[in-house]
Amino acid sequence: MSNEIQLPPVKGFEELFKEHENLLNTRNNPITENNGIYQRYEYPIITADHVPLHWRYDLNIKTNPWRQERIGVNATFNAGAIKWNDGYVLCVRVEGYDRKSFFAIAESPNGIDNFRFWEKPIHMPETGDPDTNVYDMRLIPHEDGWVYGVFCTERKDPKAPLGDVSSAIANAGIARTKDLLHWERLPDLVTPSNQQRNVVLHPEFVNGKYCLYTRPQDGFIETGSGGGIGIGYAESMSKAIIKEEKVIFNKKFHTIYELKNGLGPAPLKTKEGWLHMAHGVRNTAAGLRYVLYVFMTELEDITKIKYQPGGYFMAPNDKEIIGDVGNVLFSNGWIKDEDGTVFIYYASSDVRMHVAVSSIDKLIDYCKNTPEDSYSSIGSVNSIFKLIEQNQHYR
Ligand code: M1P
Repeated sequence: MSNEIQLPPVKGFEELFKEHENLLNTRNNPITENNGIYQRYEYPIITADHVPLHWRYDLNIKTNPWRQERIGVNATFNAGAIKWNDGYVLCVRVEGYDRKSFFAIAESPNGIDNFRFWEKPIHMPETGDPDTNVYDMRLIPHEDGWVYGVFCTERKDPKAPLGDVSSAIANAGIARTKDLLHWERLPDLVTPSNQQRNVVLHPEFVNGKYCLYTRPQDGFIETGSGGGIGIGYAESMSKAIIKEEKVIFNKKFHTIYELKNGLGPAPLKTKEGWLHMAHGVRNTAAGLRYVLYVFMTELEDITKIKYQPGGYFMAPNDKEIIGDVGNVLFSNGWIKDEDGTVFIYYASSDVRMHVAVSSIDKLIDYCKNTPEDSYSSIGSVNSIFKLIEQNQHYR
């Protein structure tokens, strides 16, 4: 008697291309719930499976008779965003099976679905100090005429004791482009802090200077005595040096940003102030929890918080909560259309990209009318009492 096991056949390239094309063409519909603030969509917009097959497979049947994937992609997440020649363009953090991240542009005609990667990933030039890993690019069209990519560059800590192969130094890498294809790498940002992540360039000059939002931190994971969203000014981006950082949004006890926070995309200019999105991190028995929150700063004084709605704006739902680093929402890209529609691009659990759609009016209403965090339980109850009082004639 033969105990031969019947294995499913290996898929042919024709079938793989067909399945891939079907995935790219999948229509993304809004989910049934709409909270009046933003609209989530049914499917993630970009996953590892969206990455072109010719980046992953040797398509020559003679050299790859078993149709093995030669270069695996683990995740596609934390994308910068920009409207580019009428297309909705994301600069995606693509992470390979080898844990290295790199940047690649994906474009959609409507911002919601049909995202397709451009022909090749970005070949980012290096400085004299080579990057080990690069990730989380913010794409910022600046009023100086360049599009800047500000991202995190990570290198092994040269001062790590022998045997410590994990300690790293994170800093802000800077590059600029006019076509999103060719990039000029500029020197990394210099600040008074040990480490930097989540650095964002303000899109306009402030008193003739470049303004950068920073996130000073002592160590690679823990921000230590650092943390908070800071602001600093640089005379030039060709050699960006910030001499002084002023923290404008601090971490705070018993909030969603108790452990750390970091600015997301570059702020959007509105009639009522600059609209910001950030992530807040707190610790739990199950590990860190990353949620998104929004706030506004004054138009005339960008260091001054104008509206600061309490609590989170968006937290991982039951599908988003699972991934390589669970319980994480992270956003470093959004696009404002001319009609005021805002496409919020966010990643869940360090694995996949999603979109949520809102508008400038809805976001301003949310910022103005959501009660601030009162920093105590009795304060939260007082906010509910106030709402009940206001509602007494409407029930
Ligand atoms: O794993 C969650 C996120 O952790 C880091 O963010 P932060 O510096 O605020 O802690 C980043 O590595 C980010 O890429 C990642 O999504």
